[in-house]
Amino acid sequence: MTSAPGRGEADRGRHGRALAEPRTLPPHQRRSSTLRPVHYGRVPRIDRARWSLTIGGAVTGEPVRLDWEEFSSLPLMDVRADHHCVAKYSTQDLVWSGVPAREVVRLAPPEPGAEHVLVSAAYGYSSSVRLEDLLSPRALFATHLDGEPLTPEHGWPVRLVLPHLYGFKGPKWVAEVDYCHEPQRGFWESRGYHLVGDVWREERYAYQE
Ligand SMILES: Nc1nc2c(c(=O)[nH]1)N[C@H]1C(S)=C(S)[C@@H](COP(=O)(O)O)O[C@H]1N2
Ligand SMILES: [Mo]
Repeated sequence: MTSAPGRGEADRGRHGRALAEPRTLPPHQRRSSTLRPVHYGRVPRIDRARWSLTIGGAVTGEPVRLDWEEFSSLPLMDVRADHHCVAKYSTQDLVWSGVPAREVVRLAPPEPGAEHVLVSAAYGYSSSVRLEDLLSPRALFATHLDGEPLTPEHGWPVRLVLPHLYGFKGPKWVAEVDYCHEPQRGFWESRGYHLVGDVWREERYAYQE
């Protein structure tokens, strides 16, 4: 994003030049130095030997279920990204590692015309994302944060990370990806939050759709 919305006085040097740090935040976000765990309900206890990721719904062919061994044999990548919660705080410079979301889609592609995805997690949490957002080159199913395995409260064993969308789009303890022809509202989308959730366009609430 080049339009630098939200860049304020604090981000400029005395002569008005933009400083390298701190960097621009999306509109109306404030910095939070640490990533504090935020979620609805309790932290699930997951047995990784029983964990799996299912890709289903409007798939071409059969649904695919990846167990931990199959999932962790997929290609890996690192993404340096900022986290933006819709509750208006951002934490910068996190390094996520895991499987590119595009690899997961490639293993079980959607039917033509299925442009939406419902991503579901333990305990009934879900989020609605567009297929094009899941196909972002920076989207990943993360297993590590800053070089360490995810802690249970940050989503161990696997969470979805979509850096250009608000944090609620990325379920922790992710379990299932379902393609759909029409958008299905997930947990926050059915409680007044935006179907797309682009941080730079400040798509926070459903009434903006
Ligand atoms: N399963 C699940 N995933 C979730 C949530 C949740 O309540 N349950 N909250 C989301 C929200 S609103 C945010 S901002 C991030 C917070 O990530 P963190 O706990 O690692 O800071 O997780 C997202 N993923
Ligand atoms: Mo959030």
